[in-house]
Amino acid sequence: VRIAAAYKGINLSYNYVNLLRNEQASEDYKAINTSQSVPTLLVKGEDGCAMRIQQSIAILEFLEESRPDTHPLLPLDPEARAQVRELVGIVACDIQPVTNLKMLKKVRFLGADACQWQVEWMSAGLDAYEHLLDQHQDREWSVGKTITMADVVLVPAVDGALRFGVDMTQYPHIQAIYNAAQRLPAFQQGSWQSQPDTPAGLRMES
Ligand SMILES: N[C@@H](CCC(=O)N[C@@H](CS)C(=O)NCC(=O)O)C(=O)O
Repeated sequence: VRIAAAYKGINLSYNYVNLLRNEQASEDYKAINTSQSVPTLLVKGEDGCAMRIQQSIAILEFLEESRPDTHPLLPLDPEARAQVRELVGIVACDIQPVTNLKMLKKVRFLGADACQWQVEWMSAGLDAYEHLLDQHQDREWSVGKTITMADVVLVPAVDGALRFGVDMTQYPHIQAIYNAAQRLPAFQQGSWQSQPDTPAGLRMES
């Protein structure tokens, strides 16, 4: 969401929710996000809070549909749009839910090797993504020659994979996209390493 907003030039202001302190499960936060997860987008009207969106892909689509002309994240062609959504689905539906914090806590609770769990599910998703990239013709990013929602969700998924030690050399197409994204301001600004609440030792040097 941060990357998409930066790419589209949308200014967001942030309230931080510390997941390691379980703040997502607090009564206050539950009142604005019934899934007890981040992110939540609050869109303020003139008289305060007008609407709330609590699922990241719904937020991305809202940003896109509210500003379709500024750096569009979905192509116009139906086939290319489907390709973007297919890739987004791999990250948002196949990788993220099984590797998020609450899943990790449960896996640890059950005594399984949490790191191996993460590597296995992240690798399975990235493998599927890489194979689709291999089939897409004439592209520079995940689909076509411009950045789409697929790239926007891919990069944080790779950040997660790197954190858990997934061997990214298995995925040359993904790695090329990831490396190209690192050079762009929207991805730098949206990176977890650039956030004001990133602990000092982990923050990106600017
Ligand atoms: N389907 C939700 C998933 C959100 C989600 O799992 N977010 C993670 C952080 S990336 C979270 O809040 N985890 C808290 C937890 O697992 O307790 C979405 O896409 O917004």
